[in-house]
Amino acid sequence: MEQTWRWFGPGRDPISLEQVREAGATGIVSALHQIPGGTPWTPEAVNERKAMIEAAGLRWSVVESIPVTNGIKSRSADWRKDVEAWKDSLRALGKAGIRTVCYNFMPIVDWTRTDLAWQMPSGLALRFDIVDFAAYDVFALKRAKAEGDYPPDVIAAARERFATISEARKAELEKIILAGLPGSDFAYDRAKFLDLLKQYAGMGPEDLFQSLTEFLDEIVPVAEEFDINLGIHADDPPFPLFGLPRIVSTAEDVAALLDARDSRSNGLTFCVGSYGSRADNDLVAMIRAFAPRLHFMHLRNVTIEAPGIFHEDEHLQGGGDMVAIVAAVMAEEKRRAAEGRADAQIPMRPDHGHLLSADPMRNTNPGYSYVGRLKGLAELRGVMRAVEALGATA
Ligand code: DNO
Repeated sequence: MEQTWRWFGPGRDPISLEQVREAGATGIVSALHQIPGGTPWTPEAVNERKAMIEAAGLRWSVVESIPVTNGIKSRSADWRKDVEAWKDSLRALGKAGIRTVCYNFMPIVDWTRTDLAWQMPSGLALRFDIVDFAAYDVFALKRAKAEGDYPPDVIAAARERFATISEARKAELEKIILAGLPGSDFAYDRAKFLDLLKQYAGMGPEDLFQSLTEFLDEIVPVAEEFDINLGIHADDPPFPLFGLPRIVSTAEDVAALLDARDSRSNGLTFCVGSYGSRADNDLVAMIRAFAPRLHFMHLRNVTIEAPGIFHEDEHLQGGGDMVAIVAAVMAEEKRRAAEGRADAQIPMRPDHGHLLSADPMRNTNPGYSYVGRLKGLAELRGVMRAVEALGATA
């Protein structure tokens, strides 16, 4: 696997490209986060970022992500304009020689957590707790009919939680959930969020899937023209939030979306941590089943504490068998190499990392520490070397 590192760009990332190089990554995962969704990326802006990365001796390997607007997902009046902008951005990337593009199709919110500094022996971790989330949704946001979206025991626990937490914690929860985590293309206040919810009123999973297939009809031909591998990111967490459908959560979901447009370009960003946040996802089996469409790997591990409650663990700890996962991806690389394919090497990044007390950079984006990710990358690199040396790519 090609060892890459997510870099949010100048002014948005306290970690320098030199430090990324020193961590041992050779590829960069980046996006033009300064350009809002629905606005095309110009070739000039793309080439400027590319030159910046190459000047540091690195390669812009993956774009994560071109934002998919709510207008596209909910098929609002902006659909055509936003889709054309997305395709223009893709063309600009294709012309610049970038061959892997990640995106997601989660309505309104992107990846979501309820704790950003959960103390573990190995440092501060990110965590998601459905009880905290329901407490916010039902009792703070007071979303209409929200109670019906949770099991009764979660509602009971959430009521109790909401009655006991401080006002400061309530405000913090709102900020963590609605203001967006790094890489998300949004920062909502309550009014804006409730307004957006109306845009999705009545939309179920079938409707969102229909939106996705219509979107794929538009973007896959452009990706094919430029030999770009598209990788849809898993839902994180992989279950509905705010009563909104999520359709990239399970092996069945993935099979359906890959079948919907049978093209190598219609592929996956396989986020081990996201799929691993559901106990019913067999990660190694999924990797083997979808191998030809794996275009980008997010390697991180989670420990499920209870259904709907998980924390991000160390890269080689947690519920996912990371050695078996790495070996399965490397087996696919070997298969592609034997076919002489140009995309035989699959990019991976150490996804997230704990914030260690020894990290001199305390102001990094949540989940995107320097030392924690460097440690994850080093551990994963060790696994890759060992798998290779032992010929264990089975
Ligand atoms: C979180 C990331 C996500 C991801 C998007 C992809 O750390 O994995 O923000 O970039 O969901 O579009």
